Amino acid sequence: MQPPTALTIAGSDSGGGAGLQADLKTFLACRVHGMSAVTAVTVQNSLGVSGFYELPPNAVAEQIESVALDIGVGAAKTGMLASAAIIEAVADAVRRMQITPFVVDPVAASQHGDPLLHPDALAALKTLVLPLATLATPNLGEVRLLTGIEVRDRAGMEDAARALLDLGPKWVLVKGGHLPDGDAIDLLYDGNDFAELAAPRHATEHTHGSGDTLAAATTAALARGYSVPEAVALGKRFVTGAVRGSFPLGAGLGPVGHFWRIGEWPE
Ligand code: PXL
Repeated sequence: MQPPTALTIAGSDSGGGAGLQADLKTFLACRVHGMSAVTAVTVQNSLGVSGFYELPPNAVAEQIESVALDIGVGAAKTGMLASAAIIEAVADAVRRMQITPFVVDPVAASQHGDPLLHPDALAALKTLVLPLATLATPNLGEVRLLTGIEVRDRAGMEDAARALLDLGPKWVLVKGGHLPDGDAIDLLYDGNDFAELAAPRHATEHTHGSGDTLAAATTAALARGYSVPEAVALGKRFVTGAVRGSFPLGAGLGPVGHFWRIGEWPE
């Protein structure tokens, strides 16, 4: 019996809380076989990102093609794409390999605000990658970068969702977690209906990797054959558990807990 397969096209977080490490841990916890196409290697701990090294764009494309041609990709997601040249290579490979469903998490910065995307790569993200997306999952900072809209409330989230859909993804999930108060509300939009996903806010600063984890769990559910609304609901449920299971690590921001749903070991 072969499990479903999912591919993350993302950067490495040496601290293990975010990036492709968060994605692969999430895929495991969601019982799909995780694969990775590495875009960049960050030098990072709980205090922040001190630098990153990009892979050559063709090395990123070759990883995607290699797994797509042999193993098959049930669903894929993007995380840190770093540069315009890598974005061009990823868009080309995803299109040629006909990878779908394709979740685009338009990562621009770390939780600490350290940049993970060259500013001149934003145009390529908008014009080359977002049009290929089954689902885009921006947070409010990424919404501002992509649309220029400064979201302050629910009405602003709806305006942003409409503007994002114009960039080409079939669905958008605007993540409202960074709004000041109330529940952590995300808005899912397909051009017709808005669906609200709410979870009670959990008071912790240890949320490193939460966005990656939501997108990865959603991707895992898509690989399992769920529809986009079902997959997003399952993804939200997974990340809510992971935020509740987060823990301090190092002297800075700790990660969400990816093993919250996995049993004790040894049993
Ligand atoms: O959480 C966004 C993210 C994605 N990818 C990498 C990261 C981070 C945040 O730090 O380091 C590699």
